[in-house]
Amino acid sequence: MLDKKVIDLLQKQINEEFYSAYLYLQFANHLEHEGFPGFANWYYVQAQEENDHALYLIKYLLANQIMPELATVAKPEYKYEGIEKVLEAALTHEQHITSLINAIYKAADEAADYRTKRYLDWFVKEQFEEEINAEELIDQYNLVKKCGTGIAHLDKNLAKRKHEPLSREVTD
Ligand code: OFO
Repeated sequence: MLDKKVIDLLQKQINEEFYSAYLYLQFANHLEHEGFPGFANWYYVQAQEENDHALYLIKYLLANQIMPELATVAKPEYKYEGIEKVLEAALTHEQHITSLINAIYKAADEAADYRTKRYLDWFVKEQFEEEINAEELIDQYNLVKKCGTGIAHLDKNLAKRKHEPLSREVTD
């Protein structure tokens, strides 16, 4: 049986991941609406990844005989103020999610819940990658923004991103 505090944090994290999907969907909708389909695609794919993360948490709880709780997902209150702000907001959001994953990891450590720690290792690595991706996107944007056709070119490149479903087992 998993530790109660760890279970509660995992339950909350399901909602955080679904909220992340909603937030990225909101970014994507704004970007599509503003005429940047490539940037929008990047965040539509990101939203799908966040749904995968939520499902991965759900499967972990179920594998441990715990009923996942599906709470209301908050409305993302995001006011569009241009691409640059979206990119920065995405990085800030990922840093926030990293802090939540770290908090679950800490709770699992304190409860000597080695199973959950091992399971969470994937999330720790994933958050590292997601922060790097968000930072790199900011760097790329800053590089091209002074050049007239640069943004259009970057938009075209981002349109190539495809969703790769998470095929990992919770016991991996
Ligand atoms: Fe779920 O990784 Fe981003 O937030």
